[in-house]
Amino acid sequence: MQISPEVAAALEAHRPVVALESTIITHGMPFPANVETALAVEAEIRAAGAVPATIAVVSGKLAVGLSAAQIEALGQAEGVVKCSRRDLGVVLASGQTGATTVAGTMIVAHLAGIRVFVTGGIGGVHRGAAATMDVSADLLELARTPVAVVCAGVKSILDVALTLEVLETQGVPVLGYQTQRFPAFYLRDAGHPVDATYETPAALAEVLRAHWALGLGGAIVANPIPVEDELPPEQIEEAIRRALMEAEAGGIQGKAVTPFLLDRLRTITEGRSLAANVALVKHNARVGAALAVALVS
Ligand code: PSU
Ligand code: MN
Repeated sequence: MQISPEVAAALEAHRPVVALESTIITHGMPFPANVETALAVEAEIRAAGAVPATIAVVSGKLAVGLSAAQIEALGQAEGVVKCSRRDLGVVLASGQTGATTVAGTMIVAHLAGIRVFVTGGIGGVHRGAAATMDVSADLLELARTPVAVVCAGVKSILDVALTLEVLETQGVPVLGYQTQRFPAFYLRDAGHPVDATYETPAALAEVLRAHWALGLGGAIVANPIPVEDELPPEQIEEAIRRALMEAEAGGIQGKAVTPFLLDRLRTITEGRSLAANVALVKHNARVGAALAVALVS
């Protein structure tokens, strides 16, 4: 594992550090919005008094704390492997470069001693999963790895109700930050409650300390998209229906499903989904940094 000097010094001194994933850069957004967003998110985290640590696999090594130049290179690279739990060993041994998903990033963050991780949305249970069994490894990672994931819920390309059922089964607390409702990425309310609501980063930190003192796993901090950035639900639902039909017609399977849907959604909404995505990740960065600060104080 290669930890950047800045991140290593912060961890050593018990200063706040926030992990960031890299699949959102390689498979979640197009260039150059991916690189611009990754750098803007790092700036938000710094402005809030924490150190950002973007995580990836670079030429067969776990990298914690990519440089701006490394983020720019990753954002334009072709054929970067999407690394969830099962891919890490394969990619490390082959010397390839890989982008870590929520699951992959949680594993590496935990190994490095980082407890807070910020992203846009996590993977979940796909619509039609009763037949396809397509359930993201992110949910099982949340069950076992003690890292808090700050996100805006899950995109409704997924089955939100089933995602919440699996999180319950797997013992993952869903903590609402200043909300009583579970958000669905572009929407502030996906029609289901969160487990508990907290108004301050200090209150969230207290729950996480208790959860981790018991040796339990990860947790979700659900932070809804700001009101002014929400998208109209009918518009999004129509775009999702089209994207899902195209995925089925194209026989898209396995780890290709989520990147395919994200890409189609962006095109069908003519970039409106991307603008909302950028806004909510930056918002999550501010909350995640404040949580990381609260956890060290
Ligand atoms: N959802 C998003 N944007 C993303 C992802 C999910 O709105 O970029 C990425 C994350 O890296 C997440 C991964 O961990 O997709 C989930 O992929 P899968 O469904 O194959 O587990
Ligand atoms: Mn899947």
